[in-house]
Amino acid sequence: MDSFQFVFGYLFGFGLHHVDFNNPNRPRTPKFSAHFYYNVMRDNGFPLPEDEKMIYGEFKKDFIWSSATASYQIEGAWREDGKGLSIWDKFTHTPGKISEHDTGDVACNSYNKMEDDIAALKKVKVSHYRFSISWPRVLPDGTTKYVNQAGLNYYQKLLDSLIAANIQPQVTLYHWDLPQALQDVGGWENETIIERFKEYADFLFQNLGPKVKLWITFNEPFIITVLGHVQGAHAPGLNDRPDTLPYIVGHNIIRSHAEAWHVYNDKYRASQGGLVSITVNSDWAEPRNPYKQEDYEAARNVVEFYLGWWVHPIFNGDYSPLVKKSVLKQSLAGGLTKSRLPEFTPEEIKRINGTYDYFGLNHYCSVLAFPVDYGSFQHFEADRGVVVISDRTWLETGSVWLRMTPFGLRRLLKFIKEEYRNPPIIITENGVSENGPVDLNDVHRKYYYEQYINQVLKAYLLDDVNIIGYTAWSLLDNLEWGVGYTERFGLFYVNRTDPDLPRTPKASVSYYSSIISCNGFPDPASGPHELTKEAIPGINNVNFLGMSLSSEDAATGLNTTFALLIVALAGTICVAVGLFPVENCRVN
Ligand code: GBH
Repeated sequence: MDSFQFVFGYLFGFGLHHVDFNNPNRPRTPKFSAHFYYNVMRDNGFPLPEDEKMIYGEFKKDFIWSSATASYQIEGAWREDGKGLSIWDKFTHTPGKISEHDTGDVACNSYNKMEDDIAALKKVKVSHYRFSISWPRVLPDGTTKYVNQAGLNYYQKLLDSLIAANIQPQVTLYHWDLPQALQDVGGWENETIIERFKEYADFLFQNLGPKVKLWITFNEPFIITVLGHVQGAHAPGLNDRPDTLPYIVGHNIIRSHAEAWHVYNDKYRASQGGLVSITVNSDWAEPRNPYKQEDYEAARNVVEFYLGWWVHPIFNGDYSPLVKKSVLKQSLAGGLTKSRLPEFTPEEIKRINGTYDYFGLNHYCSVLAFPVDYGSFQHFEADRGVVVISDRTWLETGSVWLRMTPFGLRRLLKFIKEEYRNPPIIITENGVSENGPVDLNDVHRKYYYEQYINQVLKAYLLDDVNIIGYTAWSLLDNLEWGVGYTERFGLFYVNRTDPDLPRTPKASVSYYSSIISCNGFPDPASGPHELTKEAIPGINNVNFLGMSLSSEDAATGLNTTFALLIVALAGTICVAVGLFPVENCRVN
């Protein structure tokens, strides 16, 4: 308990219990650490929590196994064959916006290296490939008045090559590279964009639709809105109206999505028979302090702003009550008479509601949340009213914002099932990065995919979530937006010092490919299979610090070592994984 600390008197409390020295009764109150220590004693250490244990089993038949890229991140050829400029061309060419002055001028040169990309996909043995269309490559000024035939041919050829390789396309209409010409007239802020997006979608459905069964209208409206129009960290780099602009932009994105879905539904669905939806990104959030109700509410608000903002109008009708309440409350706190969140008309609510064919989810990590009262501050962040941090025992990766938290994916999937009436879900992105020296033995990525995909399997088998597909981000190391080429998410390494930009498989390629071949994690007891050849730290026995341990013990050792390590040094994941060489092992 807190006690007298010699020369420091009562200044510092070392206790598991707080002692109130102002109260003559000296009452003791257990701190969080007391509860924590109690659990350590009860468990006699740090056993692997139930929800981190792996299970055996397979996904449904015809499960979509995919890998993803996006046009600006891989294509290059920024001025070839009549392509128009996008807001990302302009943004990366603005000094100071991107790490190391990187641009997508060349990127992975996928515009000229289609065969290499197809070969990479074949090696992974994916059933699907998710890529996006560069709007200004096909419609240079954003309108259908002028079509750049060469750009359209590129995508035609890509679709033909994919289908010839027996890989089905998943096509994103908008992965952030808006034609600069449309930004010049206000971009997503100007509601005429709704008509432009509708025409663009119509044009793509008509020209590419016969070869495409899966469409995604928008990739991550949250990131477009908040990073592009609140923080200014992404193109178009706006941050001057963080109180109103995100809601105007968001309003137009939702309405644009709905119009594109209706065009497909009215004109193309009968003949083409595909699916059209939107992809939203969301972290999972846990309360920072599990003993505080406010922290649960903050965690809920995190997920609500990531998902509910977009998905509630589209899946349930109208803006989410929680988002409405948050923005209204903060608007009133700033002396406004009404909410800064625009309202949909009753006709719009009806028109938007139901414009989905599946739930597209991008997910990378979880966070811990707690509330913050911003007073009368008029800002998107104040509306959300939370701060997020990560737990320092969570494994680090090549990106500061991304900690390995596999448990969160299962919880998020279950949340989506319950909140949005059990829709079919496609995970349209999930993956991990590294930075620094190149090491093709990407043990951390194998571990990430193993743990996250196994949590998806639990969501399917144990929680009955209707999960129909999984997509690994990314096929290639590519332009990671604001941080340029410094953070590498690829299954394939792209050597940027070689002008040929060769793609080399990292170790995770054969691992992911084995999961695909096995359609999950079949029980080795039912006979040896491809995965049993691979290192699976969570299931098979592994070599941990020279000792042969059962997987659970090793994982416990791993967690404990990490907890200690991380306190001592802010080492990278690479340092840490070097400590536990995972060796291939065979069952039988
Ligand atoms: C997805 O965004 C994107 O769809 C994809 O294009 C991207 O490459 C991938 O994930 C990996 O990031 O540097 O601290 O300002 C996920 C959302 C957007 C989260 C960029 C991290 C940068 C945060 N990501 N963001 S920071």
